Amino acid sequence: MTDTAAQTERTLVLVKPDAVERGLTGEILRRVEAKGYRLVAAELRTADDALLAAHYAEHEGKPFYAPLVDFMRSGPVLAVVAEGQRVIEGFRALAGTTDPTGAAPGTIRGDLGRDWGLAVQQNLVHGSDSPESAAREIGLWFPGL
Ligand code: RTP
Ligand code: MG
Repeated sequence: MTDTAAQTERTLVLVKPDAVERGLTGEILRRVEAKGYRLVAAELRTADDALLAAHYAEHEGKPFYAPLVDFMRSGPVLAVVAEGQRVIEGFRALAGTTDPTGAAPGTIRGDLGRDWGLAVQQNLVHGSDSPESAAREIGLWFPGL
């Protein structure tokens, strides 16, 4: 295996209900593809409690957990698997920091995210945060992949 191949990764991107509702799906995918990442799978679906509980298991017990799950099942999300060199870190850089108000201009959250005055950040996208998270999350959302 070459060094280049060793850094080819897959990540799970979720275009969250706020972004789907606002018609930002195309703009977000455009940014992912323009960066050079390849779309491997995509599905529009409304997540159920079991899927969201598994996806957000690390946050169970935190004050924002219940409202976060309520928000995430409030409408369809576009689940996407993207592939490319260091795509896990790269997509999180494209997304920007969690709070859209502080996210840098040029990022998805910085350019497009709004502060709704809510405890839970409706911040348009999710991206896996490590290779282990990516493998786990892709397995949850795309079990056949
Ligand atoms: P994500 O998992 O969605 O890519 O975002 P992230 O890593 O930047 O943020 P994380 O800490 O994993 O939190 C997951 C999602 O929970 C909501 N959140 N709200 N204090 C709050 O109100 C708060 N903290 C987190 C956001 O939707 C965040 O993306
Ligand atoms: Mg996270």
